[in-house]
Amino acid sequence: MKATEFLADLSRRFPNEPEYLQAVEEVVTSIEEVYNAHPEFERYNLIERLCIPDRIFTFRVSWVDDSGKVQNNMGYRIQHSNAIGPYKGGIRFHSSVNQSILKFLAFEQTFKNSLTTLAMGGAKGGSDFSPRGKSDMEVMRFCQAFIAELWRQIGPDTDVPAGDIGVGGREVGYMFGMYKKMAREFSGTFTGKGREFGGSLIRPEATGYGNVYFLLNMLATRGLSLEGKRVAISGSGNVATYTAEKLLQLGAKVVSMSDSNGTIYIPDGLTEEQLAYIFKLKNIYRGRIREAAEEFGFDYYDGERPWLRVKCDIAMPSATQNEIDGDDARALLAGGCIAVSEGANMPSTPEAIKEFQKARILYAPGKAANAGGVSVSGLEMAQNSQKLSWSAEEVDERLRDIMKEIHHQCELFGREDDGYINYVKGANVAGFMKVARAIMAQGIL
Ligand code: NDP
Ligand code: 2IT
Repeated sequence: MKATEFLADLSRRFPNEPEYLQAVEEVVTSIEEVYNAHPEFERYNLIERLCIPDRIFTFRVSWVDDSGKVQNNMGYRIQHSNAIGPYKGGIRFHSSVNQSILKFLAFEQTFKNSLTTLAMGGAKGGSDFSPRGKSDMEVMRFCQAFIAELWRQIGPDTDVPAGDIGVGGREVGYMFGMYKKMAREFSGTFTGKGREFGGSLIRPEATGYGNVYFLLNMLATRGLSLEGKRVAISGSGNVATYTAEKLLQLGAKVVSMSDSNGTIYIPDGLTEEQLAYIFKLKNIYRGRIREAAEEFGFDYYDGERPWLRVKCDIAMPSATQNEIDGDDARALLAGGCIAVSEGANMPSTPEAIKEFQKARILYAPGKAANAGGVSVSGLEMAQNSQKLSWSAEEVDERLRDIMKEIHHQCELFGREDDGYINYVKGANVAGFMKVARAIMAQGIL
């Protein structure tokens, strides 16, 4: 395989899918060498079978808003690969959702899930419906209409959705309820469920906690600790808030959080009480981060992301894709940033990644650093199959072990001649080899 030729061909076939092409390019260029070391891969055209999703469901979702008006949104589920386990991946509800974004997320999920050591394939779904500003009943009606269409394609051993942007415990609960009714079964078909009906302890915390555990492993390779480090976080949703919680527990300073309207800057670091306020503000009152600035007198940068102005030792982007561009990366490096650990999926542009790697700082891509969320989803599936639930301590312990193992795999496959760990290469090669062997073993499907 020549990566450049394959990518040119893919761009010709999917010209309107920039995020998908971006994600594929990153993986394909970093696995080219190992791919070519296995001539059997090329003989069976493995690369196309790995990069093009197994199937895509696209549908209209019609629902009635509180004023009685009929609304129509698009719904999608991308089943990318079930080579190593049932399709598995989150559902995103956000006005920006389109096929390209979900294809990139399903592709990334396949490699991420392979790294977790658990048996999960890759998938992603969602809608251009935005829960922001909607009443609970509107959200419920939308979720029911979405599942009235999707339920046939999912199941505990077929495809297991979970949350992502705009989809948290409330949305998963409504979708699970509708699935249960349509399918006439009570099963583990969703993860991230309420703990009363099969949800795992620590699943809400898992992505943020897991990212901090991964960061600790990275820092340890340079003999560094978290104590007193200034950490800039973007976002103020599920991943961002639990990242902040674990950082505070471990003695780091959280100097920023954000939402799609702006950034708060807290040079001395957030207190636990202030974080509890933000958690309530975002999850219960569904307010804006600006309100935290008003409440506590923080600096507020309207319409800005954290990276250009906030000084930090460590950056943990936890909002959305392509939120750190080349200029942001250069500003972070100039401000003394020594590590970037991605809570979001693909938050750094290719130019930003190049800057981080050129500067030889610790840089972990989302598919490694944020894999804790889907890992605990995998543990939720295991508990549901056993009809048992494990203690928070047990799940947290397993999460730490999994993040350590993912770090180990990145080190094994990503260490370069000068000793630098290229976590992008390590994660891609390790994730790829497992899926590739499984695809080869199962024949042409
Ligand atoms: P939430 O919906 O809980 O929070 C998302 C946060 O990011 C909000 O603060 C939101 O601001 C902000 N945000 C979303 N889109 C944009 C945008 N286009 N521009 C600026 N800010 C934006 O989602 P999660 O915390 O679950 O997800 C955050 C990231 O983490 C995503 O990339 C997701 O794919 C990834 N991820 C999530 C996992 C999970 O388990 N939930 C697992 C692994 C990765 P606002 O409130 O203004 O919309
Ligand atoms: O991007 C992700 O890994 C998630 N949104 C979590 C997926 C899951 O199935 O828990």
